[in-house]
Amino acid sequence: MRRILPRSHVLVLWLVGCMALTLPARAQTSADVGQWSGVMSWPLSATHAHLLPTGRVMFFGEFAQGDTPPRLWDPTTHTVSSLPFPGYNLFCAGHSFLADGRLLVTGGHIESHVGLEDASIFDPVGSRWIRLPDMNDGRWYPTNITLANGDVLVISGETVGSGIMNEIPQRFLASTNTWRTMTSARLKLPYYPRMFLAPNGRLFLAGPQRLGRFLDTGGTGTWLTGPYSNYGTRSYGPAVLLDGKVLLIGGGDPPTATVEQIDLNVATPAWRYVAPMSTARRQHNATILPDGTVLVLGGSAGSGFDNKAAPVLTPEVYDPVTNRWTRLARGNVYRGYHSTAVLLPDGRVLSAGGRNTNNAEVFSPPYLFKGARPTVSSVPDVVTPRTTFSIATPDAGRVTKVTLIALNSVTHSFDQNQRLITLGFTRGSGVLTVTAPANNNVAPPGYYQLFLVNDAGVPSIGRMVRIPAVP
Ligand SMILES: [Cu+2]
Repeated sequence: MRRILPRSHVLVLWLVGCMALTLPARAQTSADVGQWSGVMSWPLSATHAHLLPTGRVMFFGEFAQGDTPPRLWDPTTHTVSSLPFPGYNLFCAGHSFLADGRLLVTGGHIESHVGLEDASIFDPVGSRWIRLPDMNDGRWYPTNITLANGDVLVISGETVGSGIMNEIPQRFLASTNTWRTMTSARLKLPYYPRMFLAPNGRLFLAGPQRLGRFLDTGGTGTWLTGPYSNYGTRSYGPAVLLDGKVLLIGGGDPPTATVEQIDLNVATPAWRYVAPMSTARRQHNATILPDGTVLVLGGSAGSGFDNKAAPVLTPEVYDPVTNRWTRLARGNVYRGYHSTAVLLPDGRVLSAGGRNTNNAEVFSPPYLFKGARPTVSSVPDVVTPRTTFSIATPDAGRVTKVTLIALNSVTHSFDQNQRLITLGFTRGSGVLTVTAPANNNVAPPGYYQLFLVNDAGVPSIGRMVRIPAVP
């Protein structure tokens, strides 16, 4: 018998039907938006964080915490241990890795705006500090940039007070453990300049100010003018280097959602806007992922220095191929000023620290929920520029990407060491034949994580490879 529904029931069914059409087809899963771990209590705020060639994360803290031993976190056991103390406060130092995987740490903290002249190397294998000759003057918030021959340029940082900068860069000569003062490259720059070794061998100043510049590091240094970025000053906005293209992401006060890119591979580079983030941010972190996308974590959408009243808890990821941002699973803790993010060898991302924030979490991006990883059976320990090399993998037929990511060394929304290099390759049976980076301007000497990525976007475990300096 056919039942006739009363008119009111028909209306209800119609309304339910309309609602069903406007709802998503299914609930979002971890394969869509990723997943957060619980919050780990840590002994200090990871204001400075580094992925060591051992696969462990070294971190040190803010203000008085910087006067205590740095710590080491093991991402497989999730345990924290103490490292040796170098004898002075490391807060607000600069840092990047040397060609042999040791970490060069420059400057440090006497009090706010007053920097130390000290410099040291941390050896992660011997777990010890090596003290270097002092620099020319104090540096509080300097940037380190590793150069093509394995030397490191250190630039900027306050000396004795607010706005009183160390205007003279210095080159750390790795072969003699001495400093060359770059007397002809004197320039007043803001805190933690966003600087990169460009494919043309010069250093490129990408921000936070609009006026870009190139620095020729030969002799005692020569500045050359460069292109202006479009937006304006991007204080506390990160910048990342992706295959010779710099991405400038948010920053400023009030913060902006805008993002700009410049291609340093071309003869006349120029900044252009790409797709903006879904929300404005400053004090956030940007971390390159194995698949060549960029994960943005944390920051504040509000005006002011470190506005906790407007936390951005939703990460988002940028795909430079499609020029699209995707919002991911909402986090739990505000991570603004003094927070850090580090790509772990297993493809997860450590998100840690913040002002008075003595804890950390781990974000698992969506690619970790999309099936089995490609397996790397063997990879050379050393990848020499301008050569080809073989990677043995039973999953060769499904590999769509081979990437190198330089080890993270991050503080104050800027990673002074990370960069992405996408490698060309051909597939064989159980083997990939891969083209190494063209030279040390593309790939400064040091340790990198090598990843295979399959056709589902799933990365292998990162394998540490060393790129030597080739004259
Ligand atoms: Cu600070």
